[in-house]
Amino acid sequence: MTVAIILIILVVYAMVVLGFRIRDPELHWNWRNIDLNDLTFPKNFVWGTATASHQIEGGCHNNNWYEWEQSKNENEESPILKEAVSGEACDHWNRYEADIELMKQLGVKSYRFSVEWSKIEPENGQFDEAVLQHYSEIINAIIGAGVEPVLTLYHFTHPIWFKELGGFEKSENIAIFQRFCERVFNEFSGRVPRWCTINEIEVEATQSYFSGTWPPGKKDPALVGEVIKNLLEAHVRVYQSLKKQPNGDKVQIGLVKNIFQFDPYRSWHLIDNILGLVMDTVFNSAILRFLKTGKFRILIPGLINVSHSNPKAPASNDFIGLNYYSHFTIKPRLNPSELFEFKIRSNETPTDMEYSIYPEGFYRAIMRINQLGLPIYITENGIADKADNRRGSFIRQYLYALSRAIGDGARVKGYYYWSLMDNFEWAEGYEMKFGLYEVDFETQERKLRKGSQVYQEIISR
Ligand code: GCO
Repeated sequence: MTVAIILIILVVYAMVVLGFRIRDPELHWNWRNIDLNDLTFPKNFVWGTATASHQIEGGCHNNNWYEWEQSKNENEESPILKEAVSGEACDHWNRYEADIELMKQLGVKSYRFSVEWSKIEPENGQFDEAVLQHYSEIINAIIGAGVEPVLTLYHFTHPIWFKELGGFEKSENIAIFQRFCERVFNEFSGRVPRWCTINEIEVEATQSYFSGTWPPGKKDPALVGEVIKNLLEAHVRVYQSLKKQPNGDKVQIGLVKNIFQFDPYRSWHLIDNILGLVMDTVFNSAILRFLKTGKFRILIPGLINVSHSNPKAPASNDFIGLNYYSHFTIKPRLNPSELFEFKIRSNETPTDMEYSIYPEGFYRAIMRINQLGLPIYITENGIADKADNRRGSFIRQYLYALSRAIGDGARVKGYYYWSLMDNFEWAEGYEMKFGLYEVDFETQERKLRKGSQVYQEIISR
């Protein structure tokens, strides 16, 4: 009897620990043997930079994030670090011309930005022509500077009225989102060659419904599953509908997927491995499977039980956007309200966010997403580094990993550094400095960081 039990435990152990390793093994290179100047990028490779409306524009007073920034919990605390509010942010709404000039100085040829749904459709079904006109002018200015505009339709924020209808918790609201997307597409599809539908479904669903650190601040795993499902379905419907609009066949449309790996803090530890596997299923593998096969299923007994299928999903991306920053190393916690934690290993270099510098993970993520068989754009990659003492080497190492993945067959067409300038970093407020340009939020002055010159040099080469 005891022998049988021990055997079963060993088999489970081997299945979990080995299964994990075989699927997406954790990788570490010996950087001493690597020549960081050994970079090869294809001809016509697109170099760019990225931002999002709520983080830079200022004056977003009508969306779920605005409301969240004003809110307080039961202890009268703001959900945002140092009680920050997005407020005027980088005032990009008024300073876009000067900001486009900054892109020219960098040498980037493409710019990924998002439009603010709550400004364009301030009330359900009512579109603001002046706002659309303003975006039209921004797009013209981008093109006028010799830069290609790439437009994201949905980057975490939606109008308060949409939230009050239940947001993406309810599948019947997808049609409302689709109407907004069609409207924007029909305004700009003649001038914008590449479109991102939705940014990081998995990040929004887990932050908003699992950790509860983003609006609406719920902690309900069942809703995580539901919202992922609805956002995936929204992507497919929007893609299918936009492809049928004028210019639909001329432009490229795709989803933006974030990959964070959830590696076991201790590679040999059974619980660390199981936690990593569960997190990876929700965050990565269930979504990638849907994009590849049209079948979506997450079953975590007692927590999430959701399934969905849409046979159109595998043919609903002209490209896939990949956002990559790092991996999380996960371990259990002996605390009933928080069952696990992410802990940076002592031999890794931290960024200012709660994760490390991990270029090998960038290589892994690219090779993994390459299995979708689609052209890939790196729609975001960057580092929060206030001291600016890691940015330069971050850029060199991550671009080395990118170049190596391309050498090994990944179909990567372009790279967008996150972000053009410091901006409102969601629950971290203004504390995280992701910008190639440093922003003084008192004077709105922008200054190129020293570390960013590495990106400038590599582009010019
Ligand atoms: C995200 C978003 C960006 C972030 C960036 C840095 O990944 O959360 O796409 O809006 O600002 O990733 O964290």
